Amino acid sequence: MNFCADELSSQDSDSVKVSAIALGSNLGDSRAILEAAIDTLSQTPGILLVAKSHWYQTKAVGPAQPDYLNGCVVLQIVMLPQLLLETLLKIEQKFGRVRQERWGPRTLDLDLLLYNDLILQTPTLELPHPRMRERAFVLVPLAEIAPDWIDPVSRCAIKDLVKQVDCSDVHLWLGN
Ligand code: PH2
Ligand code: MG
Ligand code: MG
Repeated sequence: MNFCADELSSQDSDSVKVSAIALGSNLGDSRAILEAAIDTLSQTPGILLVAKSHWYQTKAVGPAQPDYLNGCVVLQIVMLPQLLLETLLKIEQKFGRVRQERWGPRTLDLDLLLYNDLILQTPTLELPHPRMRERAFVLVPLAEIAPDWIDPVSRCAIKDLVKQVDCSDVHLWLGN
């Protein structure tokens, strides 16, 4: 069924990394787009889907716009972070993402949150995601599937980071 599983199990364990991705959408058929994005991710060679959160309906942070559906996935990957980022950007484009105003509405947003315990700062990629720690719409779904993952910058577990943010605008989506 999933050729990625065989592909990953044949790799030596040092080359297999774990990564957390945040997904969001507030334009179009968000649920269908988000599920299709996860299907595309899990069919990508070098990527194995390990865990998927429920979907959450969240108030938009930033300019006034419709509510988002947000969720997170954990992946096992045999892929360098920069290539994973490019893969995410390609999937965003496949689902009609048009980059307009910063923090504006979008059909699909895929954000690379964590890659093992790597701390990285390049012009195109910062790891962990620099705003992850303050975003309830990221921390609530991430805490559901990776509560004990330690953020290498704050050295706090995700389950503790989520206690430090206001989660009142993040609700389990009833369509789950
Ligand atoms: N993404 C943004 C800006 N604001 N607000 C919510 N609730 N969810 C998001 O995914 C989101 C946002 C920019 O990436
Ligand atoms: Mg984002
Ligand atoms: Mg993004």
